[in-house]
Amino acid sequence: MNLLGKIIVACSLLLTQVSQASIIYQNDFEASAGAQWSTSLLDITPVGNRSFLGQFGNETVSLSLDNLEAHNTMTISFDLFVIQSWDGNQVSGGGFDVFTFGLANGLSLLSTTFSNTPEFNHNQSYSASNANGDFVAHTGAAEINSLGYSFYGDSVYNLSFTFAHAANDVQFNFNASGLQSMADESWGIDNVVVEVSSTNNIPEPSTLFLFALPLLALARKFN
Ligand SMILES: [Ca+2]
Ligand SMILES: [Ca+2]
Repeated sequence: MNLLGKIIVACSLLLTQVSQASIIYQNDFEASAGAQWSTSLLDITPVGNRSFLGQFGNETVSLSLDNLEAHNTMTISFDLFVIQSWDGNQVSGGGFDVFTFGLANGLSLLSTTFSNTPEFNHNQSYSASNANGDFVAHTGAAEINSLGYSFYGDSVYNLSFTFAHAANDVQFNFNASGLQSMADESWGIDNVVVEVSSTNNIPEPSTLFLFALPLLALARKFN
């Protein structure tokens, strides 16, 4: 291999020094919630018999994990069940129906509204991650009216968030506010997966270019 070839191999190695992600927690709630959760409340969907964490109203539910392996990046994925007659942005028709998700350390990952009432033209903020969106009901939903709830139905959102995180513990807060009574509007969580990874310092493309340029010039000289 000539010098140029060695340089190309060295550069590609620099670009691929990324370690694999490892799953540190997962729960489909088919058995139990577990001590990591602030609640043990489980329910089963009327259609499909899916066991999930819920149902909840205007309250906060927390997931706490500790003794984490070394990492600098974290990803959490979960399914949000939006159950019955959520009104999204429709203040005069029973909203704002807000769902927020984030870390107890203050990192906000989602603060938006959801609507299951398109028949009233009640729009929702999601798929915006903040409450400023204005989209038709069910925008971004993975499933619509699949869980079997009769009062204005239900929707399921597959949510996933990746963020910088290095502490050896973490607390996630799931919260809803503005909802009418539990008989009208509620929510649940299913299929939670938390992954961590350690990403080595990858040179910025511009840095790599500056590094490679004189070496390429050198290679030409010796070829
Ligand atoms: Ca489940
Ligand atoms: Ca409402």
